[in-house]
Amino acid sequence: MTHHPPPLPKTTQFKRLLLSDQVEFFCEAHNGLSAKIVEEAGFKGIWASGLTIAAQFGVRDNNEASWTQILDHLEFMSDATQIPILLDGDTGYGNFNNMQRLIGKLEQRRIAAVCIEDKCFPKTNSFLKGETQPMADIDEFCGKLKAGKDAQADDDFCIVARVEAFICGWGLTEALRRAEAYHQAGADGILIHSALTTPDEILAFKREWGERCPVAIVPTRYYATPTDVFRQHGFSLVIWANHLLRASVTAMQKTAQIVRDNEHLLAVEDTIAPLSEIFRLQDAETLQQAEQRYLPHSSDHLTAIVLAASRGDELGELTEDKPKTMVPVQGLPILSSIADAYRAVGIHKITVVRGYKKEAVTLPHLTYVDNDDFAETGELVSLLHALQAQQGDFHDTVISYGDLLFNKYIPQIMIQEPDDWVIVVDSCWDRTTSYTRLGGFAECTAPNSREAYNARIYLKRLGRDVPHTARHGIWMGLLKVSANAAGYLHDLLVELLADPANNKAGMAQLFQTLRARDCAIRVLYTVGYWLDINSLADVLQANAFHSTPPTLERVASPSDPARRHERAPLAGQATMTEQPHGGQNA
Ligand code: SPV
Ligand code: MG
Repeated sequence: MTHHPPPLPKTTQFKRLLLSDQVEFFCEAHNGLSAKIVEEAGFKGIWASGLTIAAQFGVRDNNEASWTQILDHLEFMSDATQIPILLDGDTGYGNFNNMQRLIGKLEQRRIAAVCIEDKCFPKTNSFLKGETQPMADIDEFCGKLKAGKDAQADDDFCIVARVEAFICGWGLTEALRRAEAYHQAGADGILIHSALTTPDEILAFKREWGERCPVAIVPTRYYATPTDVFRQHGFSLVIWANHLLRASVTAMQKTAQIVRDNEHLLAVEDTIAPLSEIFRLQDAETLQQAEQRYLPHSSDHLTAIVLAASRGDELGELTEDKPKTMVPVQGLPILSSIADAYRAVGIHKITVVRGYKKEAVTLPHLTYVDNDDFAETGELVSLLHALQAQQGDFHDTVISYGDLLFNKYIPQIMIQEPDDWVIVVDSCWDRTTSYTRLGGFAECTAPNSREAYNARIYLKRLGRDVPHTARHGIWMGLLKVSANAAGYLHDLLVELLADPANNKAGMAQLFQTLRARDCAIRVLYTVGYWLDINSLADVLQANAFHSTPPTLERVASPSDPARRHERAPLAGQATMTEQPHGGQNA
């Protein structure tokens, strides 16, 4: 593992760059994003330009934005980067007193250095009628520099004094006189500015100035000068002062016009940064990792598996071109309602095992796993496919069938129990008229009763051969497996399915095996809140599922199909076709 030493304080980084014996390059940035782009480009420092920060606010470079607004803005730039920021501090936003307060606030925000210019507040940009601009009184400006140096708490914090003599129409003598005074007042460096398109002024200054202290330049106007000239003259800092803002203005103007003219995005999509690049620059990934660490794992650590590989022949032509899970009930495919119930309790990773007419199972935001051998295999093979797709990254998982409708209450009560294995048993099994397919009769350690309210009840056995007197209910077709047990389940299925005789095995066989191995299967009792779809009649009946709240009249009418799995047990409906759920793909 490579070990990165902590970065030097930004002030120290800046001071070293200023004093280094080679020329260093700073690039302008005007917000957190551009600051980060400067850093990623490999620059060792950032020029927080007064012009471009004002421009990105949409105001003039005339101190129209307040100094505290600049400060807040700088905080984003500083937080986004590790390299030092040299603030273009205009004239210091006031007198020596304002300067002192500014230095304190900059240090708090880890700004490495500030440059102040010898003009008057409110200043005007150097390229706007420079020769008409008044300069600051030398002594007043020196007092400001001294006050700033006295205010800094960090010895490495630097103050650069910017000489505007050339800009304001004065000559070399005045420039040198001022630079010397500022140097004597404690400035750590001089920025000599020029509005000429040739470097004559700044080169003349540097020849006379020599090495008295480091000198910075801003070649915005004399941009054609070869950089080697600056190098040979021994400048310390070259500042590319406004180029990212100008580049982005051109790009934004072009893009805005194209989108406006085309009323379409196709012409720009490939010419602009993809969203993924924006997320990368924002470091969205670190937050995602932090969420894993700090957020309650309620939803992220829950998954569901829907076994939906079989056709559902019993629905006849309804399943000619799609499997049962896609048959509409109340206007929605069954699978859609299942997914909604899971999502309602925070389960968003839902894996669906497809088989028959898999191309018809394409609902969005679901993960699909295919059991192409669905005709020759059973539920356990499908389940193993789904578990294998988790690639060892197991979570608490609710497993259910693709033709089973249930209220969100059902997965809710299952996931809140910490047990490794949890099933829901409907204790009112004998009130229903026809089960062509049953989850299986359950014999439990205790029947559903008022006393059972607080008790922990477990499964003793499950299957169609549980004698009538021992039946405490029917298994509804849902199983919750804890993250811990999911790996065990995977291995168990691999073991069971190694025997080809088990190829068509269903969930009932899984429960038998778990019981045989002394796995405790927690039972939660419920009455109703679910419905499985096993016939055309079920489809019709299901259209009343959940629809109307029961009225006295409806509850009193046991023939009402909508009552099929509702809470009040209905008399006289004990005829059952005892077929277990197991042995076929749901
Ligand atoms: C700035 O970038 O704001 C500067 C440099 O001060 S200049 O615009 O050239 O004055
Ligand atoms: Mg400026």
